[in-house]
Amino acid sequence: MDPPSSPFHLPTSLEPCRIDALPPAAYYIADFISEEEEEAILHKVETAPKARWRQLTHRRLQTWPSDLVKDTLLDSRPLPDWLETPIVSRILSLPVADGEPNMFADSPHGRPNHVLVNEYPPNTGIMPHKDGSAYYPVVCTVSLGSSLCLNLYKSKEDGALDPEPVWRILQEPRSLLITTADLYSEYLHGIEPISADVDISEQTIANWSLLRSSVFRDGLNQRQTRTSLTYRDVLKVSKLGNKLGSRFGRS
Ligand SMILES: O=C(O)CCC(=O)C(=O)O
Repeated sequence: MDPPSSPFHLPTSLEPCRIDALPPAAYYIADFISEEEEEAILHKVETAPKARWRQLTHRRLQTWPSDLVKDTLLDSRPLPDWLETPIVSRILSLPVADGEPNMFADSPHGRPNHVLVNEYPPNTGIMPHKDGSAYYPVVCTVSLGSSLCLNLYKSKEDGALDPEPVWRILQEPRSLLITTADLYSEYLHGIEPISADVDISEQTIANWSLLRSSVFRDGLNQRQTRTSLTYRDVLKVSKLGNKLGSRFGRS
């Protein structure tokens, strides 16, 4: 929890941050972390041991505390401090609505236990996909460094992907996006590998009224490198991981 003297003012619940234009349910908080916190996390990402990075064809990523094997988290160590504080405590401090518990109250571990760090230089994206059955269906994404659009897609009647996104969500640096329920299970999400997001307007961006910035009013977002932290609760955690952890002196 943030101390009462924290200059940081989060909403008292997620309800005012609901993206009304989307099916249930998605929430967007533009100012979820401060510029200093963003800088400190980016420093940790950049100075992580080289072995932490997995290089894909166009993108590189880190997984904390480890990869999944057959949808199971093998390493049950807690998240490192820099991924835990302040982000997890803030997520858990946010009730879905006044008087209700937080998003993870009913998840198996009551909190996110896994983080993917994805780095997207300009012209880099991620193919439309669903996150599948390994996770509790709540995804919390913190964006760092630059803005970009996350596209939401629907499958056509014949099961093929409709290549035209049904919605676009603009994610600014330091923002938190939460997607859950139908948005988790029924829709695909992806990021186009382009250098600039175009045609950005009130008509085309689902979370327009919740954005911090007005610098997109010319309809263009020139991308810089954007790093994302994706927090989820992996349903299955290996008991073997626990045993190995204590045997080798891990916390
Ligand atoms: O980086 C993002 O915002 C999306 C990441 C994503 O879709 C995933 O890790 O499954």
